[in-house]
Amino acid sequence: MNNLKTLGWNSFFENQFEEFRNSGFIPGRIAIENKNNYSVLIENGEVTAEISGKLMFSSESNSDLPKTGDWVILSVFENDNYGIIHNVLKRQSKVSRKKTGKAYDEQVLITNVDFIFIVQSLDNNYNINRLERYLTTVYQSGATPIVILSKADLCNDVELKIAEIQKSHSDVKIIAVSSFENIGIEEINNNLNSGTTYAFLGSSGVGKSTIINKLVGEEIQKTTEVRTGDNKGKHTTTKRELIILEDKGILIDTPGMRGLELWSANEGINTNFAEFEEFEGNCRFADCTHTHETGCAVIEAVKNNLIEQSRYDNYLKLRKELRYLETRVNHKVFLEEKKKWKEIQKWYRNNFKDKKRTLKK
Ligand SMILES: Nc1nc2c(ncn2[C@@H]2O[C@H](COP(=O)(O)OP(=O)(O)OP(=O)(O)O)[C@@H](O)[C@H]2O)c(=O)[nH]1
Ligand SMILES: [Mg+2]
Ligand SMILES: [Zn+2]
Repeated sequence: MNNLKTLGWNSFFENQFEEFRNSGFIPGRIAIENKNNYSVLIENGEVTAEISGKLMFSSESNSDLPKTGDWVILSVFENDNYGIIHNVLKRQSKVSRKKTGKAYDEQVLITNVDFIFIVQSLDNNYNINRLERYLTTVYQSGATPIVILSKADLCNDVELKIAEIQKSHSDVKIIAVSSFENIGIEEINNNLNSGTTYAFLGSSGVGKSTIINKLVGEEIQKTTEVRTGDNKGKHTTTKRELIILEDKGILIDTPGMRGLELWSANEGINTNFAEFEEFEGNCRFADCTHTHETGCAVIEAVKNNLIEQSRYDNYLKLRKELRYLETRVNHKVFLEEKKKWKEIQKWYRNNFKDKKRTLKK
């Protein structure tokens, strides 16, 4: 049975819970975000819960509402397996992305994750640029990335790929895995610790759920073969879901993403291009963007082959994407501002009209 520690509870959450203690509230962790409610793990059990009206109305945006991985404050009706969520505790980390479609809101995917396994399969999913994007997102989240190159049985130059990643990310752990041939599973296992949260991210069909089944030792997650022809996955996993292993921590399986777009990844960009750091300080302008400025030490370093051209090109690409995103967000803020002003003007007009009427009388 779950105790709070095996669910990931620690002093960071304990401290926040102090003010709710002795009021009949208990903590719980969101295991699944269902369509109309949440599956919440509590000490020695699980309840279905809904959010309170107050939490709903006091939330300024969707990202304030509970997400898979969140610790929440609940009141639970005894013998009823049913609860009300009153609060979401501050997050230790969060993985977010830009919402797809026309809204440029932040979409929080999972929270309170310690390690993220970024999975790329060695059939034809492996792509260093995509990996860079995932790394940026993971650094931004506050979690630590570990790269898994899956389906190693389908590839003859695994070492080459590991070397390619290691060249610019010497500090990131990379594990070659074949679930079919039982390669690398033990190494993943050795990295797992009780009470620690691990999420699996990566395209559909790369074998995330298959690895989880291997780690659990049971076929608990559904898996489906990829499409023949282009090896694209079929989006088998549809929910982000917590899987509790008493002695090996908490695993989060996620659906393959259709394209991980960046959300305000400024911080992430800096960590991702760590080798720029030693040059950045020498740029003439403190706010140098390393794109066109005279006296830019980064551009100079690229010219002198001290920074690889391809890394620099990747930096420019990420920056451009980020800039684009920022202008869209600004535009949205602008539209909201405009709407607010319209309402104020309307209110003013109405009030003014009323005043005129009273004056005439
Ligand atoms: N050759 C090979 N195939 C594998 C391996 N691991 C998984 N597969 C196959 O890849 C296919 C997709 O695996 P899943 O585990 O469903 O992939 P997923 O990443 O969970 O996909 P989504 O849930 O759609 O995001 C299945 O047919 C697996 O049998 C492996 O190590 N080697
Ligand atoms: Mg899956
Ligand atoms: Zn510069």
